[in-house]
Amino acid sequence: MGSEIELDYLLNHPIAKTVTADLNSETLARRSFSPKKIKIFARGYSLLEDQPQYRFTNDKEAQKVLPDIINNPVQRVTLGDEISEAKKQGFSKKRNIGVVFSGGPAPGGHNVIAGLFDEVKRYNSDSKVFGFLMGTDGLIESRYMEITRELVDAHRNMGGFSMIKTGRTKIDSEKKMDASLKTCMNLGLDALVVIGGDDSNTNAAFLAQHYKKFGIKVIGVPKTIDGDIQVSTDDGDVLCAISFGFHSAARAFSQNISNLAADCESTVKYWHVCKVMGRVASHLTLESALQTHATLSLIGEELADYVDQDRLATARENNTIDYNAFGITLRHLSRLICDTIVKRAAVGKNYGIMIIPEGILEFINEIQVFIIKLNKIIAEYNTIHDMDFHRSFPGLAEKLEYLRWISQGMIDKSPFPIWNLRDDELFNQLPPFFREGLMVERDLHGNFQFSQVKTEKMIMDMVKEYLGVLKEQGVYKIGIKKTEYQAIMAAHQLDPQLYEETLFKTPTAEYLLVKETIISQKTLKQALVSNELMDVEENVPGPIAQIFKNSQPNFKTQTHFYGYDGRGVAPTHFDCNYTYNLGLTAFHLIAGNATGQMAAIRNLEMDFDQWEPIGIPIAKLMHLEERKGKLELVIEKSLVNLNSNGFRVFKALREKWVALDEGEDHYRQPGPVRFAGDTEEDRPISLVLNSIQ
Ligand code: FBP
Repeated sequence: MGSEIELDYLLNHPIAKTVTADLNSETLARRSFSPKKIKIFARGYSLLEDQPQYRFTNDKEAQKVLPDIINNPVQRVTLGDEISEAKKQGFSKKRNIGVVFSGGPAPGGHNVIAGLFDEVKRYNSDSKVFGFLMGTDGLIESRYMEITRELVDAHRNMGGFSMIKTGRTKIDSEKKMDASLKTCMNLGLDALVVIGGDDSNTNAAFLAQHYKKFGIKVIGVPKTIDGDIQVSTDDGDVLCAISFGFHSAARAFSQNISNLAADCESTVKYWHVCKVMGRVASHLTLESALQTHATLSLIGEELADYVDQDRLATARENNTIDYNAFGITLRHLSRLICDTIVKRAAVGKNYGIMIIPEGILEFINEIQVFIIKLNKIIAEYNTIHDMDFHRSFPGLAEKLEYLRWISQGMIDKSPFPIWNLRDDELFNQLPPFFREGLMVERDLHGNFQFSQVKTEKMIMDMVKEYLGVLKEQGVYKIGIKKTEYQAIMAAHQLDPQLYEETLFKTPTAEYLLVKETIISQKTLKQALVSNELMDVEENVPGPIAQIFKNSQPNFKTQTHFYGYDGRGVAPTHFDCNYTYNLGLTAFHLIAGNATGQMAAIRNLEMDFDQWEPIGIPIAKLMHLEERKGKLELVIEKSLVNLNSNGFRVFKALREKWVALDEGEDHYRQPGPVRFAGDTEEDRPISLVLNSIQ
C-alpha cells in the first residue's frame, strides 16, 4: 500500500482546490449571464400608456376600501424618447426604492432585484435600492440593507431569496401599517416593490392605498411557484399568463418525478407517490404531468367537479336526486386510484408513478367542510376568549376534547352550532395524524397549511386498505404474460393448454389473469381437482403453484414530497429572463408615477420579441374570501381551468400515459434544469398549449 499524502499538500493541491471551491463553473456561468432585455428597455425613456380596452369588474368591498387605486387602468410601458426635457429630468431623478420579498421563495427573485437595481442605477447612479430583511418584518421593524452592485452580482440568475431573506408576516393592522410607513419615510423612499404571491400583492394594494397621500408608490411583482397568479380580463385577454418561479419549480419536480419513473419501470415493484406543492391550485401537478407523462396525475379542480354517474342513475330510478353524487369523497377517490392500479396489474404492471397535488383536500367536499368549520370554530374561540386556540389547546387530545364539548353544547354554546355530534363522530373516524394535520395552525394570512399535512399518506392508506379487499375478492391480480406461462410449463413438460381454461379468466389474452375464485393455494387445488387435473391426495404441480404465486400482487409504495426543493432550484432561462424584465418593468412603472399596480409581462407564451411590459391594477383582482373564519378582501387565486387547452390535452393524453394495455409506458424525461451550454429552457408546456388559438 502506498504511503498517505500529507493533508496539507492535498488541501493545497490546485485540483483539490478547484473541485472543492464554493463557486463552481455552473455558478460562475450563472452569475455572468446577462438576461435578454425587452426592446423598449434597451432604449431611453418610457411612458405609461393607459389601456382602457382591458376591462375588469370591480368588487364592491374593494371599491370601498381601496378608493384611490381601484380605478387604475392597465398600463403599457411604451417608448418615451420624445418626452420633454423636464419630464426626462423627472424620469431620471435621484430615487430611493425599497424592495421586499414576501412569502415562499420562488426561482428568479434575485433577478427581479437585479433588473430593478440595474435600471435604477442606469438612470441615476446616486439613486439607492434598499432591501428589507426577513420579508415584511424588516419593513415593519426597519431592518434593511442597502443593495450594492457586489451583492447583486453575487446573486444574478441564482435561486432562493437568500440575498435579503423572506417571511410571511402580513401587514394587517394600523400599527403595522404605520410602522412600515415610518420606515419608508425615514429612508426617504419614493417607492416600495413587493415581490410576492396573491396575499403579498393584496398587502401591496393596501400599502399603496395607505401610502398614497404620502407620495410613496407601491408596485407588486407576481411571484409564486404555485402558478396561481394569472390575470385575464373580463373579456378573456390574458395579461399575466403565469407567476415567476412556476416554470423552474415545475421543471425541478419533473426531473425528480421522471427519475422515479425510470426507477419504477426498471424494478417493476413500486408505485412512487409524489405529492407536489401548490397550496390550492393544481397547476404544478398539471405541468409536471405534461412534462413527465406520469402514470396517474390527480387534478384537484377536476375532482371538485366530479359527478358519480352510477349514484345519480340509481337515484333517478327511484325518481329522486342524490346530492351526494356531486363532488368526491376521500373514499371514492381511493376507489378510483385502486381501479387504475388493478387494471395496470392485470397487464403485468404492478408499478407506476402517481402525482397528487398538495392542495387536493381543498377540493374534497367532506374535508373542505371540516376545514371551513374548524376555521370558524377557532376564530370564534379566539374572539370569545381573547386567547389563541392553539396556545390554549396545544395537543391533539385537548383540541379534540374541546370539539367534543362544543358538539355536546357543553361550552361556548352558539345559536347556530356548526359542530354537532355527527361532525364529531365523522372527524374522529379519521386517523390521528390526519386529524392533527387538519387542526394545524393557519398561516399568518389565514391559509390552511396543506404542506404540513401528510395527504398522500392518508390517501394511500385508504388505497392499500381497499386493495386488500380487492385482493381477497380475487380482483386484484398480476397478469401473467402468456409466453412466460408457456415457457414455465414447457420447462416442466406440462401442457399449457390443458390447464389454461381452469386457471385463467382470459386464456386467449396476451396477459393471463388467474380466475377470481382462485385466491389461495387451497382454492387453486380445488379448481384443479374439480376439473380433474389432479387428485385430491396430490400436491399442486410446482410450476402451477409458482404461476399462482406470481399472480399475487404485493402493493408497495414509496412516498415523496416535492416542494421546498423546487422552490430553491436555480431559475430556468425562461425565469431568468422573465424576472429580470419584471424588475425593469417595476422601475418604469415607478418612474411613470404608477402605484397599486403589479408589474407584469404580456405575451409570455410567445417569442421573446413579443413580450410586452405592463402594469395591472391590483385592486381590480380582489374579491372576498373566507380566511380564519372571516371574509377578507384578497386577490382571487387562479385555479386550473378545466376548459383550458392545457387541461384538455392532459385529459386526452392521460388515457395513453396510464398505459392500461400490454404496451410500453410512455414516460417522458425532461432532464434537469440546465444553464451552461447552448440549451435554452423551454417555457411551461401548459403555457404553450394555452396559447394555441
Ligand atoms: P407562496 O404562495 O408564498 O409563493 O408559497 C407557496 C408555497 O410554496 C406553497 O406551495 C406551499 O404550500 C407553501 O408555500 C409552504 O410554505 P411554508 O414555507 O410556509 O412551509
